[in-house]
Amino acid sequence: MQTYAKPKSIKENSSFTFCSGCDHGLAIKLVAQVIDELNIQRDTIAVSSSGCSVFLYDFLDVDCVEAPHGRACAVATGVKRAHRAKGNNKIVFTYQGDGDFASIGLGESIHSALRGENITAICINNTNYGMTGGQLGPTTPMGQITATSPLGRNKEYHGFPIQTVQHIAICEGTCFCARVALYDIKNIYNAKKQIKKAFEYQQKGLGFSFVEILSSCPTNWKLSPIDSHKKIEEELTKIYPLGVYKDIDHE
Ligand SMILES: Cc1ncc(C[n+]2csc(CCOP(=O)(O)OP(=O)(O)O)c2C)c(N)n1
Repeated sequence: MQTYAKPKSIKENSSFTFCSGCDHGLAIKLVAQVIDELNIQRDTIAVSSSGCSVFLYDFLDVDCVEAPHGRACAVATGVKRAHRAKGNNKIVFTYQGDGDFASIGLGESIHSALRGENITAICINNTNYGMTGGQLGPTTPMGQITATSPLGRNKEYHGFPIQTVQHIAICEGTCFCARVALYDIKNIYNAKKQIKKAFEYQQKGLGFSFVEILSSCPTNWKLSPIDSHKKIEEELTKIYPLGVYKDIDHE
């Protein structure tokens, strides 16, 4: 009996380009499983931008567009609307880092949510600018040491981190948003469930849907993969509580 099969929407023979213990591979696999289950592989367009998330195109076997840093939601808006104008109902989603979504791209992200743009955004929150060497990002917790905060984040110099999901939740055009993590099996299953819901809400045309995934960055955190997951479970989920923050179908 076959207990596991590679998702159809993952490319054949793609070699792993992420650091050891990085959660990107797992996040992309969950997205691929959702695409398979909804049978939308040929109707899905992914938009990723600068940062580690851009490597999505190495793995996911759907049409992909690379946006400039921070512009994924704006590019996805254009892609979705251009197809809709031609009568094509494409499923369009962004796959972005927290720096991309909530720092340089915050304007694009918030206004896409306020417009109720019928796209899905997935934000991989690894609490730093991973690709460029682990600098302080918008979600770096207080006290965390990064390449540009060697003494730890402090409020006098760096200010406070952003609560991305809560900000997106208060936008009237948001139909669904959730924060999930991948540090154990239960949470991995839940993450897939919320990603699927976000895609399904887009299929129903309900507005902007958003999932933030708390993800490990062992290289820049200078922790082992196991200790990175411990950090997420024991520290990050206290600062960034998991859960569904908005679901208009259940209000
Ligand atoms: C306009 C612009 N500014 C800066 C950069 C350099 N840059 C590339 S990736 C990146 C940070 C990415 O961080 P994040 O979005 O959190 O993604 P991660 O790499 O952590 O997954 C930066 C600053 C760029 N490519 N374009």
